[in-house]
Amino acid sequence: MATKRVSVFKSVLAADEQFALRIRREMDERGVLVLNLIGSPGAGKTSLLEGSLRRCRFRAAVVEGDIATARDAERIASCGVPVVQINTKGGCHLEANLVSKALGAFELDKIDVIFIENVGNLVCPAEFDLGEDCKVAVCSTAEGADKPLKYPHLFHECKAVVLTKKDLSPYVRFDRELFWGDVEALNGKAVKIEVDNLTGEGIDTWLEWVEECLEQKRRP
Ligand SMILES: Nc1nc2c(ncn2[C@@H]2O[C@H](COP(=O)(O)OP(=O)(O)OP(=O)(O)O)[C@@H](O)[C@H]2O)c(=O)[nH]1
Ligand SMILES: [Mg+2]
Ligand SMILES: [Zn+2]
Repeated sequence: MATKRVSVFKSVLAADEQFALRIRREMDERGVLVLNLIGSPGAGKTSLLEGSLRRCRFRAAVVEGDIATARDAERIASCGVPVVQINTKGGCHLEANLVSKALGAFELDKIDVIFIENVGNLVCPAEFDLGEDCKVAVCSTAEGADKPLKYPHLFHECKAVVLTKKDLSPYVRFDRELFWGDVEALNGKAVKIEVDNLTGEGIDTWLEWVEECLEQKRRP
């Protein structure tokens, strides 16, 4: 009985890996950059996107992942950008089969960058390949500086770490040196960016990094 359960689990994962491979192949052919934003509930993922979409020079689209509601998609739609909301109905992470369906709603010829906002969760979204070019860790000062070492997997996997709520740093006694030191120890290659989503400080630096990734992807 136990053996049977394991084999079913494996086949479901294998099927999802196929979806991820297909997404990656198609987006590579089209030269569309796909970024998978991962962070705790309330870390500031949607706020980061709102600030980015209002300023960016590339053509963007967004896939929103949430357990319930279309609230984040409504926020993104008000920025005038194509958006699809996925409701996982209890699922604590996005999977490639869900993302694949969502991508079908976009006119991909008119898109340069697709942002996927994963379900608010610092743990398992890091385990799942969505066919993205890279994962981005989004953390806020209000969560505390100890998160990289306590939740190391995402920090190992990501290409960039965006620290939000820079403005709150003094009020929550955020230890900046500790945070970035631990990120460096876990992943010396990760790009480190600090933003204040309320004033927009740091958003240009983040957008420059996204543009660099897009250029790199399209370079012959
Ligand atoms: N002070 C301050 N507040 C921020 C900043 N970024 C986001 N917030 C606030 O933090 C709260 C949560 O922000 P969201 O962008 O909805 O967070 P999220 O990561 O998308 O949350 P989920 O989708 O639920 O996982 C909101 O009240 C934002 O206004 C920031 O840089 N500074
Ligand atoms: Mg959100
Ligand atoms: Zn999960």
